[in-house]
Amino acid sequence: MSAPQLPGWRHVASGKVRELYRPQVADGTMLLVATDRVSAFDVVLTPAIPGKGALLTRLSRWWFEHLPDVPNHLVADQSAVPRAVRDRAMLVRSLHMHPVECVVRGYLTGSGLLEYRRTGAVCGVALPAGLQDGDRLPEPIFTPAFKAEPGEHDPNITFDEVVALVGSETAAGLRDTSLHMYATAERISRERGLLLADTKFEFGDDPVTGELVLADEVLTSDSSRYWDAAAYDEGRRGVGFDKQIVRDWIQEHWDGKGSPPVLPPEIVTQTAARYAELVDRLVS
Ligand code: Q0N
Repeated sequence: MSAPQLPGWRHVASGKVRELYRPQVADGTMLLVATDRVSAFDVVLTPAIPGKGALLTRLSRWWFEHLPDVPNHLVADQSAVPRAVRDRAMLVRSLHMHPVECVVRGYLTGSGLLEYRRTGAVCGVALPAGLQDGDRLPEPIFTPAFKAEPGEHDPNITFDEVVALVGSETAAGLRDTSLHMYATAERISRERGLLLADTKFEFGDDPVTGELVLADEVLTSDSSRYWDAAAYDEGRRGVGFDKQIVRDWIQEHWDGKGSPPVLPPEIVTQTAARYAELVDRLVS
C-alpha cells in the first residue's frame, strides 16, 4: 500500500484509497491523506489516477464550507499539514467513530436497487412498487450500513439496528443530520446541473464535548453518485461523475479471478478528466 513517510507523523492505518496518520506526539488530531488510488469491485486497481487525491480533497473541503451548520472534524488551523501532502490531506480532530455508514438515497440504484428488488424495501424503509433503476424516490431515505472490519462487506441495517448500536439519541442525530445535509447538497448540486443520487456520511463523537461531529471525506465522487442532470432528463441515466468508466472497462476485461488487468492509459486519462469536470462544476 506504500504510504508516504511523513516526518513527525506515525502511519496508523491504510484504507483502499486513503492513509491515516497520528502525530508522533499525540495532540488529539489526525491526518487523513487521500491517495490517487482507485478501487472498483472491492479491489484497488493499477495504475493510480493522477490528481485524484487532490481533487477529492478539494471537493470535501468545499462541501464542509457549504455545510456550515453541521460541526465537522476539520481543524481550523491546517498549517500542520506536511507540505508533501498539502493538497490531498486534511488535519482533523480525532473522534470516537460510530460504526455506521450513513447513506442517504434520493434515487434508487446500486445495492439499494438490488435490496428493493428482493424485498420491496431498503434498510427496512418500504418503497412503492414498480420502481426502476435510476428512479427518483418519493423522498430521500436514510439507508444505513454497519461498518464491518476492513476487507469485509458492510451490510445494510435498519434504523432499529442503528439504535441498538449507538443508542436512540445518537441514532436520531445520525439520521436527521444526514438527511439534512443531503437536502442541502442536493439543492446546491442541482443548481450546478448535477443530480446527487446518493451519498454516504460518517460521524464520530468529540471525545471531550460528546458533540456529534461529521467526519471522513464528504460528498466526493468516491462516497457519492453524481449524475448529469441534463442527460438524466433526456432519458440517458448512466452519465455519472465517478469511476464508472473504470468499472465498465474492468467488467469487460476481467472475469473476477486472480488480479485485475492494468488500466490502459486512455481509461486513466478519461477518468482523471471526469473527476476534474465534477470539481469544475461544483467548485466555482
Ligand atoms: C477514522 N476511519 C475510516 C483512512 C480513512 N476524525 C476521525 N477520528 C478518528 N478516526 C477516524 C476519523 C475520521 N475520518 C475514520 N478510520 C478512522 C476511514 N479511514 C479508512 C482508512 O483510511
